[in-house]
Amino acid sequence: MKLKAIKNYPTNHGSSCAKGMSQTKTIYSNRLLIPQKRENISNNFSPTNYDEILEFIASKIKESDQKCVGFYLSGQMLNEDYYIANKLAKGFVGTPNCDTNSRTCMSSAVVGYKKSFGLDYVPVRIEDIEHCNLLIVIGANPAEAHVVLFNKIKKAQKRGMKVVVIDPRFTMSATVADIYIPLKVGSDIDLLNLLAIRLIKDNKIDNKFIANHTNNFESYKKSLLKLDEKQLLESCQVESGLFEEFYRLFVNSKNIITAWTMGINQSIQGVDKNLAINNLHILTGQINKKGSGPFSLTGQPNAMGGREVGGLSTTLAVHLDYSEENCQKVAKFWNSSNLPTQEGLTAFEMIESASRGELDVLIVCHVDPVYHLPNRNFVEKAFKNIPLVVEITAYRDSETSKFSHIQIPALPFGQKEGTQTNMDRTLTRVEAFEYGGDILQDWRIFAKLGEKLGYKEAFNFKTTQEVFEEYQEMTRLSEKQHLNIFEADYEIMRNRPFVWGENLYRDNRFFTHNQKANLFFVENKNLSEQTSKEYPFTLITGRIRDQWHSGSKTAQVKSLLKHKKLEFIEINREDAKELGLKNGKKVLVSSRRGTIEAEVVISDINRKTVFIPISHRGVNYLTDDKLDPISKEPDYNHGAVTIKKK
Ligand SMILES: Nc1nc2c(c(=O)[nH]1)N[C@H]1C(S)=C(S)[C@@H](COP(=O)(O)OP(=O)(O)OC[C@H]3O[C@@H](n4cnc5c(=O)[nH]c(N)nc54)[C@H](O)[C@@H]3O)O[C@H]1N2
Ligand SMILES: Nc1nc2c(c(=O)[nH]1)N[C@H]1C(S)=C(S)[C@@H](COP(=O)(O)OP(=O)(O)OC[C@H]3O[C@@H](n4cnc5c(=O)[nH]c(N)nc54)[C@H](O)[C@@H]3O)O[C@H]1N2
Ligand SMILES: [Mo]
Repeated sequence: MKLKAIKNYPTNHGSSCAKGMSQTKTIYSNRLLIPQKRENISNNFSPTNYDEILEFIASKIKESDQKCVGFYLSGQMLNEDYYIANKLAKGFVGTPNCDTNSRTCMSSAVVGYKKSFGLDYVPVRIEDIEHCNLLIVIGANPAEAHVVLFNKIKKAQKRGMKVVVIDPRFTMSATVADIYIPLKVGSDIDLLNLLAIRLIKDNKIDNKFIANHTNNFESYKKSLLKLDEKQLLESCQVESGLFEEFYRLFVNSKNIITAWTMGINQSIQGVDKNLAINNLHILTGQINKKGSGPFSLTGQPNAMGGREVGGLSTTLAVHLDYSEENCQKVAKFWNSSNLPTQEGLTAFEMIESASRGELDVLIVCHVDPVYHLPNRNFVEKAFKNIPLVVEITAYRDSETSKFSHIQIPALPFGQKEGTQTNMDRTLTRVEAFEYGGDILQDWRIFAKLGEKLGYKEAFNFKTTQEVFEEYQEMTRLSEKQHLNIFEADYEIMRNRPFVWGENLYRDNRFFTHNQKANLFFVENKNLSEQTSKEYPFTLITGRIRDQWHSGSKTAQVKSLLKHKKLEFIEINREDAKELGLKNGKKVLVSSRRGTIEAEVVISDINRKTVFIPISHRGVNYLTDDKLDPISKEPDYNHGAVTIKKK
């Protein structure tokens, strides 16, 4: 089959990355085509069917205390799949322990936005790049992770937009930067605080905006100005001349966007790092005007939709947090009396509870937690403790499959339909362009399970559109009806996407208690695992352009394997020389938690810093399971490792 681009489609103008282009040219030999089960994970799977297996799972759920049932969802599920899974888990099974891999991805940004502005709302649109004068890319590598957006960035540079890239690694994105700042891993708060101090001292802040639209300025300023500028600069290991160049560019730019992703969010101080970015935009009034604002770039295709539906365990549904009033509203809407009343366990906490033997059933959908959670040896042990692990997946060979008792096939992208929300609040239709046979779409699997549990009426949907329309109705429950997805039209979205929440912060009125933005003083507390004589390198992990995470699809495509190897370790040339390492050499990389093998790639990454891509399925044997105390997002990027020749 041949895919034809819709050139005038508003979000991507018909362009795609290589991963997308390869979609229809490949036959994936690892598709899961029939439900299968086994009693013990040391046995082989034997075939079963949807009815029998869902009946069995329902019986196990009924036998369990509801809190001992966990749902592990994904920012790659479509809105309709997500909505039904969340409705089943929180609304009818009655467990609050329903979280998603977005916990490992966007949760620090969610908390940051809520604390600063009162709402999980991205106040920037992609098209703002066209009106921006300075784009600060911090802890993100859009050249590999947001390829279509990166092309827009390059286009905007041609019209004069400047780009500053702040990253301990000289990335593909850094190659186009006007200023590249190779700060020390984990020291972003120091750099951002230094910038804030200078802006305040030189009175380059927006005093009117601060007076009218912000809280806490005086106390924030008092704490901030106690910090020592020289120490901050030393801490982030940035030369003062380079900082001054950045500072001059910042104060001379009319419209500024800061874009960030995992180099900021995935941290034991992920929330604080987000607040440090938001602070700068509040101080300078660089928000709510064309071409400016703090722009958290979303990772997965529908991580935003998952946040809206309410898939995170810290949310109940449709942007509603747990409160007595909200629980009542939702119980009434779903006509259910089973709702939990308090936030549930987050992703890694669920696994911790499993390690204590407190989880009976875990349903994993469109996600591979054994691969993607930190400290994998611990995670594997915990999985072995769960009596029933159910995997709903389109491909057979995930890392989690080594620990699952049941695998249920779902229709993959291309064979299913629904809607998803991109990074700037734009909902688009996803179409089926291939026939998927008897395999069910994710939402149908959850709905059938709902039926088997005795909730036929609540899950009696005939079409994906019906599911979307119930979800739409529910968005009317959102605070001030700000989540205006109820205004979208499923049919119209076939040709024209729908954007929710346009100009929500009209006249700089935010969603906090007094409609003012909150400044928070934050400080780099150096809480990550520190390097030592035994483990002298700091490990960064991240993406490569042509692979998607564990590569269940992309690692099957020959043409996508040409760009970069799947299992490499990037190391600075001086460090490589000291260790006697050459390009292509196999090494053993160890942390306090585990060891993996990788192939050396010599680069200009900062000294004593190494990078392993997450296309290496074993990467999380190394990573640390420290979590941000509020967002519970893992500190993936700052563990200490050592390297030995093989
Ligand atoms: N090709 C491809 N694209 C993808 C994905 C994929 O698997 N493949 N996944 C999608 C998903 S789910 C996500 S979340 C996004 C992620 O998108 P990105 O976050 O842009 O991708 P990463 O490669 O994780 O890049 C994080 C960057 O942060 C840097 N970094 C690490 N530690 C620090 C630090 O302490 N400070 C600073 N300033 N920088 C640091 C790293 O060197 C790296 O360049 O990508 C999405 N796009
Ligand atoms: N060290 C380290 N670890 C990380 C990260 C990092 O930067 N560093 N990043 C974190 C982040 S941001 C993310 S988002 C996660 C990503 O981690 P995961 O989401 O776990 O990775 P994927 O490989 O995308 O797994 C998706 C699974 O869904 C299955 N699947 C595909 N299509 C369908 C479908 O239509 N339906 C169903 N039911 N299943 C389907 C695939 O077979 C695959 O097993 O990793 C996290 N872990
Ligand atoms: Mo992600």
